[in-house]
Amino acid sequence: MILFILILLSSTQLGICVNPYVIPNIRVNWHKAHEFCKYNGMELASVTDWATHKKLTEFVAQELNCSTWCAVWIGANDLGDEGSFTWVGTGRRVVFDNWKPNQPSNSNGDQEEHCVEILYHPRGGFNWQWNDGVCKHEKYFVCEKVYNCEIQEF
Ligand SMILES: [Ca+2]
Repeated sequence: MILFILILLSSTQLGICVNPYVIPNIRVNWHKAHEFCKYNGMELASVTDWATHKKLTEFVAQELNCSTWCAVWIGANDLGDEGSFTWVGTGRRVVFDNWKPNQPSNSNGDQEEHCVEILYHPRGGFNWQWNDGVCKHEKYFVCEKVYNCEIQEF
């Protein structure tokens, strides 16, 4: 326990984010996911480059023990302006992306899609690619601790 606290303190002081991600053990809609992260002092994860994408998806694969199918909400959405995706945690536009072919589609039957998930479904040919999904659908999600990490660098 003492060792754990010492490690936590030293990593805080050095400004290191060894693992900035948390996946709560609940499946909720995108709005609730955003709320949950905020309430706990975090943000729904932003994925702004390939290295971050790789780090995040490796963490998801490990945490959720993904073998056949996994889906997690991340912070990107086009709720404010259809077709223009931004990160809810920073307000910045989505520049780096990893969309599945033919995505974002903004359609799921008669329902619009404005919230971004990362999908792993090898049988369907989806290898951690992005999809815009129906925001009210319930999925696991990734919160990101932003202290000492990305936000402070700006
Ligand atoms: Ca879609």
